[in-house]
Amino acid sequence: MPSPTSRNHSAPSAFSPTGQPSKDRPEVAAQAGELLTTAQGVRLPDTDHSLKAGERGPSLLEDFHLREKITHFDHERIPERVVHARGAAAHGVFESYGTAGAVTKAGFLAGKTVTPVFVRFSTVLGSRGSADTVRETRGFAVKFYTAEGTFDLVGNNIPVFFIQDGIKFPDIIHAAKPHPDVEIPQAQSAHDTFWDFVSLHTEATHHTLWNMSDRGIPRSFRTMEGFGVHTFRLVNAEGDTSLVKFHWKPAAGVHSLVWEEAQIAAGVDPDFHRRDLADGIEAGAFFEYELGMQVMADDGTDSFEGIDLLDPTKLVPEELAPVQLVGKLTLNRNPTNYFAETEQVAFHTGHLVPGIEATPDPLMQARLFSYLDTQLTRLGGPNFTQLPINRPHCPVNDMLRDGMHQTAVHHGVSPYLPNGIDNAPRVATEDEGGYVQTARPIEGNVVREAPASFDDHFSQATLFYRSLTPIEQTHIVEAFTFELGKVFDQAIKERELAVLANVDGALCAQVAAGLGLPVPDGTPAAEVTVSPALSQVVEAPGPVSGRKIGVFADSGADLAGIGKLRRAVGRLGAEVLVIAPVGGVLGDGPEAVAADRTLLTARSIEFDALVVADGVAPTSDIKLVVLLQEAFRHCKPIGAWGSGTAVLEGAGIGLDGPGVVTGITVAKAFTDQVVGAVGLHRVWARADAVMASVVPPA
Ligand code: HDE
Repeated sequence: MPSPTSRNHSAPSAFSPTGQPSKDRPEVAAQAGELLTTAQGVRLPDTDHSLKAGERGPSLLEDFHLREKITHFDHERIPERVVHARGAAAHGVFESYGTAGAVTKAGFLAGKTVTPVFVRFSTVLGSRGSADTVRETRGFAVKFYTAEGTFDLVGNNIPVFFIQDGIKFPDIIHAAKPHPDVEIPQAQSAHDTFWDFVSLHTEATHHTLWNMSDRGIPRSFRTMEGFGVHTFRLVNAEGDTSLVKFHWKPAAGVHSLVWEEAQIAAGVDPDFHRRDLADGIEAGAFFEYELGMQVMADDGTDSFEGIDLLDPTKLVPEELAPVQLVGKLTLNRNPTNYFAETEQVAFHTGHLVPGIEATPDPLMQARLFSYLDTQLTRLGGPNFTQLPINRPHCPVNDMLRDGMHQTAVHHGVSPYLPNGIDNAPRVATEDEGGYVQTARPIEGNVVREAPASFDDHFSQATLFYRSLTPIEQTHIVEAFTFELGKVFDQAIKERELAVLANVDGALCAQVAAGLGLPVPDGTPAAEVTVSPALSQVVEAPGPVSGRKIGVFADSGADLAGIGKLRRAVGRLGAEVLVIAPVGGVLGDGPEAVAADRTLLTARSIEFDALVVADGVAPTSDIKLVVLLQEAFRHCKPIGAWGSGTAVLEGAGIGLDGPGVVTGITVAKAFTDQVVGAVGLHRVWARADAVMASVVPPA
């Protein structure tokens, strides 16, 4: 075994941060032995009765088991994250394509390597127990356990941010969190203080538009893009630097919920996204993304095509700087223990590896301070790096000592450098993998100011809005009208309308009409070059992996047909869930199917499409009508084969409309059509007819 002082960058996770040997999966070994014991290992004969003076008590102070069990329970919680408290995570691997070596020397990107990762998705505002499907920004934080140290890419599902300078982070978060007097509303932006802030603080406009767009209500973590937001400086083996923006491109495409669906899900299944992640991985429908980079010249201007790369409220359109794919992320293992892993994982924007450097983006600079600082409170001291989920998977010899919750027993008497006594580590040269920041000149006066380029708060909001399709624009109008409709203070609504007037006249006019307020004047950018890559509406069917197709059936239904459909979509990674009037098994023999849901436990939000099987008995159960109607109204594909079509008609769904798939049997043509419709995600052609719109007719 190598000594703790040796540096072997290719070693797997044989070392803890303290140089002590560790196991690959230490979490599994947390408890040992077959018998229940106290924390001191004393075997226990009874854990159901406290020690009492007589069977009717009182309990005795000498009951060390009772006191230990209750005391430990009393301290089971740690402070939830001040932001991003609600999260779900998974383990996985990142496989680099070996194509990034021209821009970075980071080994996990430059070569063809496989790196273990842990990824935590989150919402920003809600508490730990809040609903998943609220309108919000999503966190997309990736911990790469590379052979050269841990790299954290702590990003979001939106490529821009509310503020340009980190000093304003407490302000935006205080404004967006529940009102401090009665702590309402939970995980929502539809309230006065949020809109008060963003209407006064117009650099938030671009991010706010993304929040009000479909991006604010993703269908699944698997259908979300991710963004590093800031510009990073990458350095290659020759020392050449580039400016880079990171992107995660989901293999399943970019898709969202519709607003009513998101609201229903928040009540019916607050764990909607978390469940989808865990179930998908459990079923082998792994979550996949490709890592991409937009590479821009590091020519000293920190800008590209007139876009200030240090302004985190700006994106770089993909049409100007294509996203070059450099590797693939696969999430393939659920956590073993939520607390030990998902709750205790500690991300930090300062966890960088040689080849990847920070830039002076003033938002990034504040983050470089904040993430380390926040872990001290959240995880109770400076040794959080020793927790299994936070341990680097490479040798660590940090000379850090003592502190709360120190788990290592360090050897030697001289934890300092230079050192002539112990076999102490020596500093690494750059050739040995030492992290050396690229030398770059910095000069200027000490000021509290922002560059003039940071003054443009609207042009990219206009770019985003005008790059979307009409249905996506309608959703933005509806979201603004809904959220501002929840605001009490008239002045705030008027001020936000004045903001929108500088984004797009038609957008502003429609929201104003919905609010019943006059349309203010504004000066939106006259012409922007749109970026079609910002739209998420697809014209050709995409993959259906992880999607759920509900099939309504009863004991008289064509069970063989259900089996065929299940096999056909199963081959593509999608799942059939049978919805029956009551629970139990339908039919018998080889074709028997178990009811996965009943009309009482099924709600349309769970399914990407609904299909009615041939042979079901006529029913007047209103729950079935509501189920079908709701999915129909949310523009989901609807289908039926054989006599199942009569059930659709009974629910008021015409068979000739867009996105209604019918067949006589479950033949290939039928399953192909169902899969194709699910691959298109929604039947937007139906939207005008069925979606309750807050947008008054033009
Ligand atoms: Fe964070 N952010 N943030 N943030 N952030 C935290 O760190 C902070 C920002 C993001 O799953 C905290 O460990 C400041 C941008 C994610 O554990 C805290 C500023 C982006 C997560 C913190 C920002 C993010 C966090 C809370 C402005 C997208 C969840 C707990 C300067 C690029 C990570 C913690 C996880 C978490 C501070 C802005 C993403 C308090 C001061 C921009 C995904 O340190």
